[in-house]
Amino acid sequence: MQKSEIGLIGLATMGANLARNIANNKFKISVFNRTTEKTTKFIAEYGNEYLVGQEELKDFVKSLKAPRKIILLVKAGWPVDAFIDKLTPLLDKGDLIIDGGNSNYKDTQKRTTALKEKGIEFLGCGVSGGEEGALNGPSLMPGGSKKAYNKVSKILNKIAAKDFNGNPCVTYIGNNGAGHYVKTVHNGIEYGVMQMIAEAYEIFRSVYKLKAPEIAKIFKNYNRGKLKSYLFEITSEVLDRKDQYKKGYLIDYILDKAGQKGTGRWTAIDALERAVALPTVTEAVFARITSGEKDTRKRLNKIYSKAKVKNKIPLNKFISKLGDALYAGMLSSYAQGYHLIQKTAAEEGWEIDLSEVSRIWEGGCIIRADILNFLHKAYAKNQNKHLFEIKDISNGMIKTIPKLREICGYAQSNGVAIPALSTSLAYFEMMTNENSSANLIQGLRDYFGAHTYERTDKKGSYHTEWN
Ligand code: 2AM
Repeated sequence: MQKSEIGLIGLATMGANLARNIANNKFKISVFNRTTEKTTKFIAEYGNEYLVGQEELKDFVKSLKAPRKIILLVKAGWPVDAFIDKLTPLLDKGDLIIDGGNSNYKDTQKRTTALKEKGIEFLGCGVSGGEEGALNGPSLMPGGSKKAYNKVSKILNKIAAKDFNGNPCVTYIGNNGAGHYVKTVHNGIEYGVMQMIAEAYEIFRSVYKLKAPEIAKIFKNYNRGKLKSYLFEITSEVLDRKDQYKKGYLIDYILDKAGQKGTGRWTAIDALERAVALPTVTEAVFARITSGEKDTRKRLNKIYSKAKVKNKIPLNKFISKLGDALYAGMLSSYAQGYHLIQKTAAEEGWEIDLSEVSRIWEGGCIIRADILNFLHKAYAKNQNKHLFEIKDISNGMIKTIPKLREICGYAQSNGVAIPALSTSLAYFEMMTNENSSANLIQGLRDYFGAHTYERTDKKGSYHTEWN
C-alpha cells in the first residue's frame, strides 16, 4: 500500500476535522487515536483512499513516508509529552512532530530543545478556527526551525483558510515557541473583544431594556460597517436564537458563568511577567472569573440597589456612539497585544512580522475581522511602531476615542460594569500622556522605603530625607 504523506494523532473534533481537511486536499493521511474505537468509527465514516487509520502506533509510524511528519492534536499538557515519549523510539533522525494543540509556548520551547538532541524536528503550530475552521480552513501559526517548516509548508498552505486576497492564512512565525506564543496572544485578544461585545450587550439590556432579538439586529448592523467580523456576526446569531424548550430566546436561559481553558490567562500572566501592559485581556480574564462567583453575586445583589438610569442618550444616537467606542476599544486591545508580541519577540530573538500575523488572522480564525486587513496594511512599513503611532490608525483613534470616553462615563454612571471598554480607554489615555502621575508614586516610594527617584532636570538617582 502506498505510504501516507502525513500522520495525525488525536481524533477529538479538532483532530478529526483537520485530518478530513488534509485528505480533502488530496494528501494521503494516516490517523491514530489512543482509544481505538474512535479510529475505527472515524474511518468507517470518513475513510477513503486519502484517509486511512491504524490501530497500533508502530503500524501508524510505518505507514508514513520518510521523513515522517506527524501532527499531534491531543489534550494540551502532559498528554503531549506522553505521546512524544511513545513516538520518539519509533522515529528516525529528520522526522518531524507538529504539535497543533493549544500548548503553552514554554512547553513548546522545552520540547523543541529535548527533541533536537535526538535529531527530531519539532513545530509548535497554533491552529485557530474552531471545529469549522479545522475542516474548511484554519488560520495556522507554525513556529520552529525554518527547515522543519519547509517540510510541511506545502500541506499547511493547502489546508489553511484564505486571506482577503485569496492567499493562505499561514506564514512562518518564527523560531521555537513563536507559533504557540502568537496563538496564545490571538486567544487573549479574542477574550478582550468578546468581553467588550458582552459589555455592549449589557448596556442595551439593562439601560435600554432591549430584548435579545432587538440587540441581535443592532449587532447585525454593526457587522455591516467597520466592526465587520466573525465575532460580531455570531453575536447576532446567538442573540437571535429561539429556545428549543421554552418560550423566548435561548440567551435568556444560558447561565451567566463563563468558562475558560487558560490561553487568555496565560497571555495575561506572560504580560505581567514581561512587564508589558495588557489590561484589556487581563480584565476580560477577571470578568470571566467574577462571573463564576454566581452565589456571592446573588447574595450581594440583595444588599446593594442598582444605579438609577440617568439622562438616557436617545437609542439611535447611542448605537452610533457605541459603535465608535467599540472600534476604539478593539484597536486599543490590538495595540496592547501587538506591543506584547513586539516586546516578547525582542526578548526571545524572534523575528515576528506583525503585518503577516495580521494577514493570517484575516481568515479562518475566531478574531477574523475587516480591521485585520487594515492592520495588515498598516504594519507593512511600520513593524516596530506602536499601533497608536501608525498614521492610518491614529486618524481612526482621533475620531473614535471621544465616543469611547463618552460611552464609558455614561455606562458607569448608569451602574453598568464595563471593565474591558474602560481599561482599553485608560490604556489609551496613559500611553498617549507624556506626563504620567508616577512622579508621585516615586515620591511616596522614596518617603517610606528610600527607593530613590530620578529627576527631570539632571541625571542620576536621588533620595530626600523626608523627615
Ligand atoms: P482518547 O480519544 O483516547 O481520549 C483530545 O482529548 C484527544 O487527546 C483525544 O484524541 C484523546 O484520546 C487524547 N488524549 C487525551 N488525554 C490523553 C492522554 N493522557 N494520553 C493520550 N491521549 C490523550
